[in-house]
Amino acid sequence: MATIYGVPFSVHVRKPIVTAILKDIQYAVEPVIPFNPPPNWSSLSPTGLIPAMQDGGFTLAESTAICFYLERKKATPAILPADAGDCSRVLFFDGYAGYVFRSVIHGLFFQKIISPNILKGTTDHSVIDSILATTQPKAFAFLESQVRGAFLVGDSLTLADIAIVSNLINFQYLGFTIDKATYPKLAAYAAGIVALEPFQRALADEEPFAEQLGLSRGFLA
Ligand SMILES: N[C@@H](CCC(=O)N[C@@H](CS)C(=O)NCC(=O)O)C(=O)O
Repeated sequence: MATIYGVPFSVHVRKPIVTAILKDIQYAVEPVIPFNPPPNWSSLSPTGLIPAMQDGGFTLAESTAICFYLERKKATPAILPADAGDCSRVLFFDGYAGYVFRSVIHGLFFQKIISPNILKGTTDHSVIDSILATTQPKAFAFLESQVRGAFLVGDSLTLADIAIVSNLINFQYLGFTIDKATYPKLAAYAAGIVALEPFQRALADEEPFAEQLGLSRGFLA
């Protein structure tokens, strides 16, 4: 059984969780809050970030590396296509998801949830307003231009969808909506991915954490 360390509502922890569910790989989540980690944390996660994973005597950090490990552990259903172009596009979107996290989701989540609820600090509304006026529309407009159907690459769920939609879930957890008038394809695509069983199961397991933090789950209805 693989142990995934981190909180399941994290954009990056959700990636290996959804991958494990998709592939029917047994896993357990060991909650780790990066701001208050256990004593051995740096040996599991050299950056201090979540997620990390342990499988038998093997340990690994970085969400993409962990998803790749799970892919090699159980090949089907594949989250990385065999075709060179498709596989490269999936890795591109996984990288772009990192950009969306750093430039949009991290700041919003920190200001609305982490600072007031976990660090007992304040919310800087000017940071939120700036993100919503600049980087968020830029990133969402790009994603809108990339959506061609149910999946970003090919005709089945890949790491591209898992990584991008994990960001879009946390955007909506914060009470924001993917505006259907401005981003009609992205809104429909995200709703379609969230409705898939691996996401539904992962999100059901997140419910106690989401409730505790006062996250908005209305978009799941
Ligand atoms: N490149 C890393 C990014 C991981 C990451 O940024 N995790 C966030 C949570 S989603 C974190 O640990 N944040 C705590 C911090 O910024 O100190 C990965 O893909 O695993």
